Amino acid sequence: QIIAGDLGAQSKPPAKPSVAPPFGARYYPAQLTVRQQLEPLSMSTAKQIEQAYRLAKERFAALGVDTDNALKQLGSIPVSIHCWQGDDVGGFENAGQELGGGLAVTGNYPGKARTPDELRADFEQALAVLPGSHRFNLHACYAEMTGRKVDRDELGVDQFKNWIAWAKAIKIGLDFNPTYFAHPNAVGGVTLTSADKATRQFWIEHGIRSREVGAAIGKALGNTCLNNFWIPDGMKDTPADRRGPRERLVEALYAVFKKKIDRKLNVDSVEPKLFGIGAESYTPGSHEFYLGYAVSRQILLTLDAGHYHPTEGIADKISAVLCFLPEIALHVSRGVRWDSDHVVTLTDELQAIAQEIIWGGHASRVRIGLDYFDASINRVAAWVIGARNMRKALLLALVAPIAKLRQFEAEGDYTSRLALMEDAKLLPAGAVWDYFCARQGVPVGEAWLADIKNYERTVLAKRI
Ligand code: RNT
Ligand code: ZN
Repeated sequence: QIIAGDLGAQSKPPAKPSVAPPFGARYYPAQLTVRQQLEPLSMSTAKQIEQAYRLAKERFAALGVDTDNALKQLGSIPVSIHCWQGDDVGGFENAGQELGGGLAVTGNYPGKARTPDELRADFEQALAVLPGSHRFNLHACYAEMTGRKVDRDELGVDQFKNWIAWAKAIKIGLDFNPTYFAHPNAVGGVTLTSADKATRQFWIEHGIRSREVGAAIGKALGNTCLNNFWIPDGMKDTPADRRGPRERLVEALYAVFKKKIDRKLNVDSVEPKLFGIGAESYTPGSHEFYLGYAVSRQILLTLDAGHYHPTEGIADKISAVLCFLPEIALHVSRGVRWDSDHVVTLTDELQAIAQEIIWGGHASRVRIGLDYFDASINRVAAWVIGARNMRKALLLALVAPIAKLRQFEAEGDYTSRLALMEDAKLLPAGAVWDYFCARQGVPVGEAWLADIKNYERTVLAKRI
């Protein structure tokens, strides 16, 4: 007998717990009506899902894997979803400034969010079909001006109070990023490394303000805000001076991070990059630069999957840098030929990242975030596809027979290690995923798309 509220829970979300759920925990906000519109699972489908799960569970158990336990962990790992997929990194300053900074969004699919309210509504729609716990990752250019226009060097918590109230209402955590692009003072892609003192000072001030906003967010929501610093600075052609910009960057960062902020409220991270469009030859904030900086200051390092040589993955870097840093952040992305920020798919690279997080026992030290932007498909679907893939990859890592693989490795039996690794790829993880989605009260399989299409018809298509 299937109990309502257990399997088949799509039409009946579990009641909101009376105690505040742990940070990043799933929520069921009253204003979220989409969930109620979902077709409930039919009895026979629910039964099939349960039966398939039972068989899968036995198959995994034979290899020493406890799938119930895996699902418990899977639901609790927070994934921070980037605001900027929702509106092509547009933001709401209305400065009429082109994106710049080497960032490029292609496509003009209709229905892009034009206001903070629209972006929030779109994200809630995405959340409604996503299993597991999530955060929302804001950029400073998503500030909401109330009356007077405030420039980046004057931003404060006021411009983010609506975001905070919303996050509080729907019980999610917020992360933050200072915005060092799409601004008249960032033309030519030079900000914190600028030789011009006034320009440098402006951007230092922006960094300081962003950390203050981060701390205010952390305080208001009662959980730590990740503040990620990425700057676009670089040179198109071979520079004559590689040293100057780097030394200025060290100094500028020192000024930005000078003020101690309670790490419970806000943690800072720096994001290296190899090159960008228009900055092909030199990036002062390279991997070595920020690795050294992060280690020397014991702040976080953000590893972006698209920021290295095309054949270089970030998975192998996780256990290496965690030898020297308390925590790191990830920008899970997908580069196609270059740092193109395609929607995250379930690639070998993504699976390798998830394996390193899970198999290395690093889940509590890696802040998983997504970073991509595709304007050629439904943007809400893009959010959902990438976020579901991230969690699918975590599931695959969680149900892998890692104890057995490790045992083979310890015994020097690399033949068996390889053989099992390969055969494990076709174990019935799909049945475990379906069961997980059903238990979480979200659509099973590809059924989520009908909801998003419905949202497109009823909401997005009207945005003209
Ligand atoms: C750019 C970096 C950076 C941005 C966002 C919008 O190459 O990846 O993280 O994508 O800040
Ligand atoms: Zn990034």
